[in-house]
Amino acid sequence: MKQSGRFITLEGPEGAGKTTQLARVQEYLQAAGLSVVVTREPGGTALGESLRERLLSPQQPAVTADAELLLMFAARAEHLATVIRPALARGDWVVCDRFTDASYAYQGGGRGIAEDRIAALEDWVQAELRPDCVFLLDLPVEQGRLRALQRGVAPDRFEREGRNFFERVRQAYLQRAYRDPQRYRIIAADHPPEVVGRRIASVLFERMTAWR
Ligand code: Z5A
Repeated sequence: MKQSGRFITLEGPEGAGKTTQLARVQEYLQAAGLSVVVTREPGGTALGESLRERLLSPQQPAVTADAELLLMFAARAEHLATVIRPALARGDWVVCDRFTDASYAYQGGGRGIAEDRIAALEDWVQAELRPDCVFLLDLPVEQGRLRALQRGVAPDRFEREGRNFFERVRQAYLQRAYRDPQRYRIIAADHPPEVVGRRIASVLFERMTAWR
């Protein structure tokens, strides 16, 4: 019998290496014979990608923190209905570059929106669905910013925020991970990509064994 699909997310501050590790997670799961859907937030659908452009582009006028949060959840509602839930229902594994933990970290920690407001949207949009495993790639803020700079692309709207904003984002992520150590795995991201990848693979092996 086919094992049921699982929902795995990668989170962390800018430059933590999520995109780099996403490809490795995909390879690891496919090598185990699993059908994998890789996606991202904001994004993953036509609506999500256009909201991503709207929210990240420094050329677009700024929006209020509440509007930003609501647009993240509008994109998420579409993403869940048309990509994530159908994939899980087929028994596929979904690996997503950021999800609701990013709303708690950026709109909650970074912009200061109360956690219970975010939780109300989470309950509404997701009902009972939560990621089965969240990899939090953690590294000091300055290191992440340096990596993002070294990519040589113009900083997006979030990347233009100051150091204090990113310290709050990092702390919000860590607080969430400390509260639920079974579902969240903090991975020290200030190591070479191969080392980070091996640590993630070892957690995946352990989780996949437990889920069998
Ligand atoms: N956002 C939000 O506010 N609320 C929400 O609900 C959601 C999102 C879902 C877009 O995310 C923004 O949306 C995000 C939060 C907000 N803004 N920020 N900041 P994104 O994921 O597209 O943006 P990002 O975090 O800035 O992505 P990133 O900078 O590309 O980071 P990354 O994916 O974690 O890293 P990477 O692309 O794999 O690597 C970055 C560079 O570092 C690259 O040159 C790599 O070669 C290098 N790298 C990667 N790993 C290593 C290691 N281990 N050592 C050395 N160098 C490395």
